[in-house]
Amino acid sequence: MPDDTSRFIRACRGEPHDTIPVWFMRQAGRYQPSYRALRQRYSMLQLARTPELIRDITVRPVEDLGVDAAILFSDIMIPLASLGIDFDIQENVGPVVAQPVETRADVDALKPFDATDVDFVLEGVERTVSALNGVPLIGFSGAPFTLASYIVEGAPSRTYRRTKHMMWQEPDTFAMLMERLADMVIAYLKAQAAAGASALQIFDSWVGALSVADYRDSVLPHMVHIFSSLIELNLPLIYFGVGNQHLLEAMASTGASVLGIDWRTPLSQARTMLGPSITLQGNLDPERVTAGMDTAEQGAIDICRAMRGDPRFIFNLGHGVPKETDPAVLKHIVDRVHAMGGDGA
Ligand code: 1CP
Repeated sequence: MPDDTSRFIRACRGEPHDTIPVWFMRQAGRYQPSYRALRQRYSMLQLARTPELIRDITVRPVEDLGVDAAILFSDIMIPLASLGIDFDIQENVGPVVAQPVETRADVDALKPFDATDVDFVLEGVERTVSALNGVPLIGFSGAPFTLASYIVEGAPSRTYRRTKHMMWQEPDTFAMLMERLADMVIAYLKAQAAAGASALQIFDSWVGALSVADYRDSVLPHMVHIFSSLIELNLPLIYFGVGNQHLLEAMASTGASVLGIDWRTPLSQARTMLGPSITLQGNLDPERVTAGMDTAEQGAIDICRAMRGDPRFIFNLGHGVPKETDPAVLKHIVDRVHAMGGDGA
């Protein structure tokens, strides 16, 4: 059974805990020799579709680094196959979609999400939870806008041009796509919770590309729908974006219990802006951990000092672990952050 008294869950809820909890986005991945060895034999998608491998990859950073939570090894693209979206994850590129969604007819042709299509993920969650001995498992999904940015563009984009054009010029089509994706996110996250996940994170990595007005008009209603549908699970719900300082107040109004903050926004400023009742997660610049032990440590210390005594703080990077990272630096950061806590400080 997941351990409700873990410091990670307690910090999500703002309950007293012994020291600062820490985990890292992309803590399972290519900076690890063990992951690179598996990738010699299997593609990313083969790994993400095999429950035993999901378990082994997910548990490994908990054992190696001593982090306070595991995050399911998977990808935000995985559940989209159930809608009939054919994609691949290409080395050094990322997700590529065979037939991008362009028209209202394309949206209407999407199949309803069926959780039995992702049995391998749910079995991966079950196997991982039994192997974790009470360390909480974070399940996750992409958010509708970030998912839409891949399936409308067809590949990683820096401008999100097609997605924005659809949002402005075909608002009904865009809203219908967002609705279909929101329904998928809700069902997918509920299934992960039923399989044993202790917390759920929604990655809206690219939403910072939108203006506040566009976010409020075209994204926020779907996020409010998602969070209000998940509240009955009574699990911590984490909402994360990058380059989204201008959206933080709107994102905090969705019903998320934890907000992931990137490295550009000082956590003290986010706290002042958002008030005391939301947990903040972040926000070491990911390039600090590629810059060596001292530079990484100094950044971590500064963050922990700024958040000293705040019961609603979880240490993380501001985005994922870069693949050039030395695992020993991450291990040192975990130990250093744990040593700085005490009395929830
Ligand atoms: O070759 C490989 O092994 C693939 C590299 C890789 C890995 C390790 C990809 C391709 N995805 C993943 C795992 C992954 N993806 C996790 C694992 C759990 C963990 O954090 O340890 C998670 C949570 C994700 C989620 C994900 N995929 C996001 C949201 C988080 C984020 O980084 O912002 C996004 C945007 C993706 C898309 C994606 N998948 C892979 C890549 C390289 C990308 C980004 C491409 C781009 O720049 O748009």
